Amino acid sequence: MQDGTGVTEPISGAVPGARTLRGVNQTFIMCKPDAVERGLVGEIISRIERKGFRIVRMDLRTPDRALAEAHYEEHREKPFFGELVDFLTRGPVVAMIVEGPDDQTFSIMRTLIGKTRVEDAQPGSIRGDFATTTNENLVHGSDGAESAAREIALWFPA
Ligand code: RTP
Ligand code: MG
Repeated sequence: MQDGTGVTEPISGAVPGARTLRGVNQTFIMCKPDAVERGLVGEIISRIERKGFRIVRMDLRTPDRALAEAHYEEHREKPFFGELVDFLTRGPVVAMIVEGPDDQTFSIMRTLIGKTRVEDAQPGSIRGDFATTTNENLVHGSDGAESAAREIALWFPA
């Protein structure tokens, strides 16, 4: 419950481990190495803020292979896994915890980011406006509450 200090209470029944607060969801967002290399971090953060989301943690760092592999664990068996890990570890990324409204945080953020395949990413989305390949598509966003909890714990261990 809001008490005027901005402090909120956890919702009972939330996904175990999720830092889900009443009326607020936290998601893990990352500007990938291509975004840092191309000087698009400001543009991406600006879009997130203008949408009305709030950045609550931010860190510029170069992930090692163990972190990148753990982050993309679900893709371990895919043919593009090695290339994906090479890409993520080639330079600094900007890792963030971002807060948005209740249930819609993940879907709104994924719309803001744009579709995975470059040919599907709509103009107006970050990928649609700035990416020309599927492999180097500038931004990562958690695809739901469970992945957000896992990724936040991985990148920002308490
Ligand atoms: P991300 O996890 O980075 O936010 O991207 P996403 O959810 O939109 O897409 P996901 O399916 O999780 O795939 C992770 C990243 O792998 C690359 N990818 N390549 N060659 C391919 O068919 C293929 N499919 C996916 C993309 O760079 C994607 O962002
Ligand atoms: Mg994904």
